[in-house]
Amino acid sequence: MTAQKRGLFVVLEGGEGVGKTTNAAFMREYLENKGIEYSATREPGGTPLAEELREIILAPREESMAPMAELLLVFAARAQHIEHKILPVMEQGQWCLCDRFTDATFAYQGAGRDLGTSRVEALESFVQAELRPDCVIILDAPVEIGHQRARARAELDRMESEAMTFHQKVRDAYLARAAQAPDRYEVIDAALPLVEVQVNLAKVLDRLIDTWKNHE
Ligand code: T5A
Repeated sequence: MTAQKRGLFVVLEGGEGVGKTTNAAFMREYLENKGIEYSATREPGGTPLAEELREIILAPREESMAPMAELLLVFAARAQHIEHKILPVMEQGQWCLCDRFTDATFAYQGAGRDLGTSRVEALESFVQAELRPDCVIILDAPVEIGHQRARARAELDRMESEAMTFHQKVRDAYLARAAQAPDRYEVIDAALPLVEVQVNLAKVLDRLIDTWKNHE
């Protein structure tokens, strides 16, 4: 009996309001049309318990959350998500399409909250072992554009309400990580009109599908 080919782990990232939700829907439809089986999920969240942790992480509250508490809650949710969703999905041969993963932790907690890279790296190794995304697609736009879009759409959550300097650090961290490993990251200009963003996304997905299909 031949072993089941493992599905790809594809992560969509970017700062606030860059269009992840909109483009995640596009990606799901694109994969469906190409006959690729996938499961879509998100972080923080993705399982009932991890979604409860998401509520705690994002809800505005009077007591400020210590950055270290935020970091550990994010990884607690991730540990649950990996074991109960991400790994089972890929082991069944489906792609796992995840709205945010550990690059968000490097960007928001490591850079935005100034906790630094080494703490996030230590937890990444501890919680994820060898698990890393096969491809991280970063939707990138100036922070003012993302903020305007997020504002126009809904009430801002605890992260979205942070100052522009915080969001600039987040954006810079994403771009720095992409520059360090260009074979695993795709940066897409999300300030372009949506139709152009989606043409570029489709090119990335076509390339991933080809590589995956041709890989034994
Ligand atoms: N977090 C997460 C951490 O701090 N650490 C971690 O480790 C992890 C995993 C999660 C929050 O948690 C934090 C980061 C986040 O703050 P989220 O829901 O994933 O929250 O992230 P948000 O950035 O808040 O997602 P949003 O849903 O608010 O924004 P999206 O999905 O990026 O934007 P979207 O698609 O809703 O688009 C916003 C508006 O812009 C329009 C859309 O139609 C929509 O109205 N739009 C465009 N308009 C013009 N041109 C385009 N190209 C457009 N693209 C979208």
